[in-house]
Amino acid sequence: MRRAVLWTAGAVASAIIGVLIGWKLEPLLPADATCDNPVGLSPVESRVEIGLDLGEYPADPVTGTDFVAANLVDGDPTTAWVEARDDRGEGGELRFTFDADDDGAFDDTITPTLVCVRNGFVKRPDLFRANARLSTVDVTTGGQTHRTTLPVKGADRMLLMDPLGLSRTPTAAVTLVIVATNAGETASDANDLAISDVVFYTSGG
Ligand SMILES: [Ca+2]
Ligand SMILES: [Ca+2]
Ligand SMILES: [Ca+2]
Repeated sequence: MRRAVLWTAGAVASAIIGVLIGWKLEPLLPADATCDNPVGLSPVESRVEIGLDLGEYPADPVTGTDFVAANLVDGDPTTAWVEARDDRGEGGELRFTFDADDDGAFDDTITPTLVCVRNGFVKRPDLFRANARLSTVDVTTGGQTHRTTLPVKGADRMLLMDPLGLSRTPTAAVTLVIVATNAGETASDANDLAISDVVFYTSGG
């Protein structure tokens, strides 16, 4: 009897520890949190460095508008990163690393609970329609990869953010691999993949 009680207590303790570890490794998403209403979540405030093998489309010589990767993490819907390949960047990679302690080294671990993308060039409806958008993307965090196919949206809904599936584990990098894209509608820009923002949220705060 005593042994059974001890075993039960041990099982209960194991279950509690398991839940705690599970919570630690894979924090639950607040039930109501979405990209457009991230209630209960905090945006990652760290400075972000972006490594990419897709290039940056040259700045417009007339307007001076640039298309650098930093536009992905400036929180400004009117700025976008545009790749510089002849195709639409399929197979290319965006790798985000974080300087949470602000010591200048982008080597800190974050635990993302929600990663949201503002897909396409959302500055204006004509630019949104003209340029290519993400279709399918693989997100790797903590060595685990999740694939997301984004909804196809009209320009009337272009400002809404889309969540990317991910493993909510502590990670030193969030890597996006572009698996598939949708072409734009204007011949001159149809092969230029544009992403306006990527936003990282954590449940800490
Ligand atoms: Ca932006
Ligand atoms: Ca650091
Ligand atoms: Ca291109």
